[in-house]
Amino acid sequence: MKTHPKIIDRIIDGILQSRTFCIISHIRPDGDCVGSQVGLALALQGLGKRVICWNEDSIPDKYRFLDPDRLIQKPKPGLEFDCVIATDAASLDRVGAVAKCVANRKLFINIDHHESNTR
Ligand SMILES: [Mn+2]
Repeated sequence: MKTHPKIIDRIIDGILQSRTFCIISHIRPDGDCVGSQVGLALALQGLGKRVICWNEDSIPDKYRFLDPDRLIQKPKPGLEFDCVIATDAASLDRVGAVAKCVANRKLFINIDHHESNTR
């Protein structure tokens, strides 16, 4: 896979150059959705970034332990971000109402493992 290092380098550059982040994922959150949002949020906070996580739907009780500090919140309109990162969402439709709340952003990064990803 020759293109992979180039993409990861672009993601790293984009992250380093951004200060404010919103991490979004798919509606009806499951384990890989919650885990990828919280894990990435903690890593970015460790770099001194300002990070919020949004999901349209509440985290199911069985996955609550993955987000003990309740980093994942309901979306709010009217905010802007240097960088929005979608995790575990194969298309923009999958993030539901969150999509219109993150329209005001400089950079959008899509990190996902679904073969059906629409990019
Ligand atoms: Mn998922």
